[in-house]
Amino acid sequence: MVDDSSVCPRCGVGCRLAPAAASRARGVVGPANPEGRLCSSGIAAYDTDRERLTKPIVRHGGDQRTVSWETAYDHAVDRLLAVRDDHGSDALAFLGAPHCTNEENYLLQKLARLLGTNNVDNRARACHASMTRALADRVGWAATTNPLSDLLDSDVILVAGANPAERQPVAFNSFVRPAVNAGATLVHIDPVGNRTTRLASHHLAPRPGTDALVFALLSATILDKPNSVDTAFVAERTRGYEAFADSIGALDRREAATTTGIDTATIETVAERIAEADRVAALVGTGIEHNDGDAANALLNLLLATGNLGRPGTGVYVLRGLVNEQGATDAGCVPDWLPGQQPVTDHAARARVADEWGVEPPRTPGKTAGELLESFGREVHGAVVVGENPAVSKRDADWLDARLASLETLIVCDLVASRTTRHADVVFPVAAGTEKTGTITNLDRHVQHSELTAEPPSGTRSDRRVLCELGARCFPDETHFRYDDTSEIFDELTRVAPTHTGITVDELGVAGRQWPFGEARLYETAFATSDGRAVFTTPTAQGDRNTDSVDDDDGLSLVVGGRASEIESDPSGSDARLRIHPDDAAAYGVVDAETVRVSNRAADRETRIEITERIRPGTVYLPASVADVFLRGEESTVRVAPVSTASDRSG
Ligand SMILES: Nc1nc2c(c(=O)[nH]1)N[C@H]1C(S)=C(S)[C@@H](COP(=O)(O)OP(=O)(O)OC[C@H]3O[C@@H](n4cnc5c(=O)[nH]c(N)nc54)[C@H](O)[C@@H]3O)O[C@H]1N2
Ligand SMILES: Nc1nc2c(c(=O)[nH]1)N[C@H]1C(S)=C(S)[C@@H](COP(=O)(O)OP(=O)(O)OC[C@H]3O[C@@H](n4cnc5c(=O)[nH]c(N)nc54)[C@H](O)[C@@H]3O)O[C@H]1N2
Ligand code: SF4
Ligand SMILES: [Mo]
Repeated sequence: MVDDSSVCPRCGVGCRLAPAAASRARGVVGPANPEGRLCSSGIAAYDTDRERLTKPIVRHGGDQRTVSWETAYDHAVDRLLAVRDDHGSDALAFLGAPHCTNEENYLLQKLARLLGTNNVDNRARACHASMTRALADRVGWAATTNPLSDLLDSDVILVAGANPAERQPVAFNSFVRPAVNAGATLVHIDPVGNRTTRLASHHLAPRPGTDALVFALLSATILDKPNSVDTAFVAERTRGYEAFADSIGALDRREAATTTGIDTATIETVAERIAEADRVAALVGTGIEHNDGDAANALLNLLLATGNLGRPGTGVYVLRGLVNEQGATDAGCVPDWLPGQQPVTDHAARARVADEWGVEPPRTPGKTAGELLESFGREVHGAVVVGENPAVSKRDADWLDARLASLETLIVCDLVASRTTRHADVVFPVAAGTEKTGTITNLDRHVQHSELTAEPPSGTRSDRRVLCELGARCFPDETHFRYDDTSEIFDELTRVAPTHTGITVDELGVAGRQWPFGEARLYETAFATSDGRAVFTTPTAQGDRNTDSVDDDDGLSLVVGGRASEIESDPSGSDARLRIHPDDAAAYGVVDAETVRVSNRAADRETRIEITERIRPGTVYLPASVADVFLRGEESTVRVAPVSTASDRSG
């Protein structure tokens, strides 16, 4: 036992907490909450407002019935092996587990790969895929580069496509706010102003989807200025600068500025501030995850040109959402990566795993979560889902129900009944984050030990135990899933994953430790690429989502934010309002309207509006829970109209 606190299960910041009176939590000092703070969500971490599952469930015909654990295990294993025997290993899919520990994620991908498939993925892909892939490809690891505490040394902090003041509040208040109070410049890049904007000295409100051009314009301005490019850093630590500089030289700046909708003077001011600053850091969220990573790549180019990686106060922070998204990725719940972010196609990486398992993992990359859902009922016939709710996602809910229903076998581990468990053939009722021990990796790569601080409801078991029981039954003659202790699983992870080499659970201590262990600061002397250099990219096109529609009157660009999990999203809540600029409201004749009709080719809905100057003209904002239906087609614009009296509903 390390201490008597858990890692907060509510978000990827990874604050430490312990139970206090009246089923509330109190903060315990940790690497992400050094003053022991918690946000309101963390304080409620022990609240169990939804009814917990306490008995395993098996489907017989159309009915789901409670059964004994033994029956549920046997049934699940029979069904999984039947799918594999009938259709082959790649007819199985494994989804999870960003709500679970590193050990549990390790077990899940081990089960998948020993059963012969790389079809294992986690939900993190939906939220931060392009930024993390850009980092992996160009500097080395799919992860935040620096510790959160480094932000205290930043001179400029760029926040793009994120609202950390509300989404990662303790990280924001512990590290960003003090830096700004001490004089750092906060630049918020978001088409809509939000609570984060309030602390910013500059708000760049680009047309949605045009962030790559914003970063290119900032780079262009900096490349023009004498002594603004960090030529020593570029020469010694990077490659590909010339081609990048050429592409920036060829940028049609006037057109780019028009496309982004940001005035040149503002770009100049911010570029100047970045150029003169010694240390610039960037925090990125879900709002720049568009256009196949153009924005992520353009941002990295800007930071590389100005030498803002590998030192305190610099770098990229991926504002990960779910508690162990980072750990799910690191532990290998990724279709083309083994544990430690090692490519499945790499012979040496497979050999390292084979040394440990006695079996080589399959060499062909598996399908991503999205591809797997597409394949349900076609090439994929059985799925194991651990702590995810794929029925709730950005996709059409009816389509997802049909996909889940088309499976021969669906096995789910969850705390509560959900839209996904409804389709399950076997449901295992499991313990929640604070009800089990294990390690969790937060959004700045701190691996922390999380202690059991709440009694699991009687009848539940941990995901770890369920996965070990399933594994032991799938491989009755092997020792693959026989562990005496959770720390043995962590030890195995440290032997297989180069990111985790050289650490034991005990050494994590109360403060946690950042992987890779033993390195003072990531990328301080070399990048984790083949030649140790960071790589510039050349933008392929100026193509941004909205470039085509700048001049036509196709409607208003839809900006989406407020991504929340099923538990918290409340489409009827006050946050569900459509935000619109006064000029647009006037143009569309909805000035005084309480409720308006929002439509495009994909959907037609009524919603209340909020007229606000904090949104850029030409765009409207909706939270994801409401916006999803409008984004199912190819369009990213909507039209707004007054609700006609005929269709008007009261309330
Ligand atoms: N409509 C719409 N929905 C969205 C979004 C959106 O844009 N639009 N955004 C989304 C975003 S950003 C994300 S990350 C996803 C998250 O979506 P999901 O990954 O599906 O995450 P949650 O809904 O938070 O939780 C999934 C399930 O995990 C269970 N769970 C919690 N802890 C544990 C545990 O320790 N073990 C097990 N086995 N289960 C556990 C919960 O009870 C829940 O049923 O939601 C998305 N939801
Ligand atoms: N309280 C609470 N906190 C949470 C969660 C929760 O459910 N509740 N969920 C967690 C999860 S899973 C996640 S993924 C994170 C999400 O954390 P964030 O990514 O910070 O989530 P959002 O609030 O959706 O912020 C996205 C921002 O992107 C902006 N945006 C939209 N389009 C564009 C664009 O084209 N360019 C730019 N520059 N910006 C754009 C939106 O206006 C919005 O302000 O939050 C985590 N934190
Ligand atoms: S910021 Fe995240 S980890 Fe910290 S208390 Fe709030 S919800 Fe929990
Ligand atoms: Mo997320």
